[in-house]
Amino acid sequence: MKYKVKVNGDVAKWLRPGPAKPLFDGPNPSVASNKQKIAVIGMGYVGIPAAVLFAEAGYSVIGIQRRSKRSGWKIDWLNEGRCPIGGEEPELPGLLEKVVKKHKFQVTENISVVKDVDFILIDVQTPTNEKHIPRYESLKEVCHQIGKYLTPGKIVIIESTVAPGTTEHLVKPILEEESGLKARLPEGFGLCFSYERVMVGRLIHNIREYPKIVGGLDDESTSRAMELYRAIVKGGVHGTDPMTAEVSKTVENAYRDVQIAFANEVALLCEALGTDVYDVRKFVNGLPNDPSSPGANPIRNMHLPGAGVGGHCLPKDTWLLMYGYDKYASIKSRYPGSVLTNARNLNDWMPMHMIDLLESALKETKKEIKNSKICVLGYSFIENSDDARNTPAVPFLKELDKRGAKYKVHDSYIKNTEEGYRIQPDLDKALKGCDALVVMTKHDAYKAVTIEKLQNLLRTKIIIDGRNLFNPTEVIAAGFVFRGVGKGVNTYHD
Ligand code: SAJ
Repeated sequence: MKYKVKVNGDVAKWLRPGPAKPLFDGPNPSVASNKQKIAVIGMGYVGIPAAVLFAEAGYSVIGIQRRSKRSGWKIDWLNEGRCPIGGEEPELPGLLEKVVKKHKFQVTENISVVKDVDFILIDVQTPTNEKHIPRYESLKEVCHQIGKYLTPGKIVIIESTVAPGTTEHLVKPILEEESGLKARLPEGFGLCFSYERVMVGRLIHNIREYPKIVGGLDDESTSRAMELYRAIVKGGVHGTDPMTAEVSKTVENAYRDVQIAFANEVALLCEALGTDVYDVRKFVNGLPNDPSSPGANPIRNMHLPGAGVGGHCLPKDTWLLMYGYDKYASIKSRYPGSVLTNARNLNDWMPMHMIDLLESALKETKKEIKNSKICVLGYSFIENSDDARNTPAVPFLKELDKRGAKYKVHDSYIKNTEEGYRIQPDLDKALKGCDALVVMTKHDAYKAVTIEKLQNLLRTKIIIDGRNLFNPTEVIAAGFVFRGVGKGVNTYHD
């Protein structure tokens, strides 16, 4: 498949899928004509920053959000210019307020507004179920709804992460059936997959600075969508086909997940061998770049082991990749195993390792998990955020329940949990009278927790460190029983 791409109006060249280079460098607001309108469906961690940046670039942007019990409140907040995303999100609250005041961005639950826009961005959740099968209810529902309003020339862009093959084999048929049009410009509508690369705590930064990959079903869809993103993306915009873009996204996260699993397995080995994974990591990552390519990526970049891997992305993107492979691959490899799914299973297991560390520490004080009172520091899946999607804290707490422990959970950013776990907002009250402190998330606020405070408040001096928050030598010298992911305790006992 080849792409014909216009550069400043002239037909420049034919492009083949594969390593494409940025056709345009740097955002170019001048392409944003005030006439063009954009609808962004799904006011979440992806949809809100994208909508705000396009509004700031001069587009008229309409956000669409279901008035659901869980998220309906965001509609009113956003229309008042208030940011519903908690935690530290540089720039976003200020930019949002500005574009709402300038009437460049508003939010509605009425999806029929898409009939008046040029681009429709789909940013709904695409989770997987307990059998790792994609749950595309929201995606399908939105496609059936917007399909009715599609007219020739409109472009639909899926930004939510989907299994390879989904754009062509699931979304396209629904939109064509509902609209009666073909997914092909100019006579029909355009359809692209262009994945998000956001990360909580740096939503605006990642959209602006990270290269944007656009996979269109036809060349005009690709080039018009690339032109759209040029208005807000500094990191370069690359054109390709939907399958390559879908595989790239899921592989990008599977790569990170495998790196983390590697670090977690090394951590388990270090514990068993009585050494410290962070010293090992320092030496391994300390390998200098090869003098012949000082600028190249570091030869080694061992990731951080920890209490588990959460979030909306890493816990499911490997399964989306494997689902696409199972469903749409025309050939299958004969190799029976999978590094990717083994890595996924190990990362999913780490909260159980935290349970094992807790059990062994309690045993050292002649206690057991049953009827012990545990203080859990951190509920969100990542530090300094209120995002608790697929947090490793949940399987950990479920196991504590199963084993008859009592617990108090503290988190600096979360007041209520969807899973019904109570958050004790007062750290001292959370610590008071507990038999062990378990660190699940490394919020900055916890760096100020002193040994003295723990000695005064904990009933039993036990620390289980899942995020390398404490210095084992110091806490053990202060009489604490200590266990940590990747910390071979033998090294700390004189
Ligand atoms: N984690 C570790 N060790 C590490 C890094 C992370 O245990 O070395 C854990 C974190 O504690 C967290 C989980 O993994 O529980 C995920 O952390 P993350 O830093 O990957 O955060 P996400 O999931 O919000 O962001 C990832 C990013 N993907 C990559 O870096 C390849 C981000 O760029 C993506 O945009 C995002 O997924 C997404 O939306 O797909």
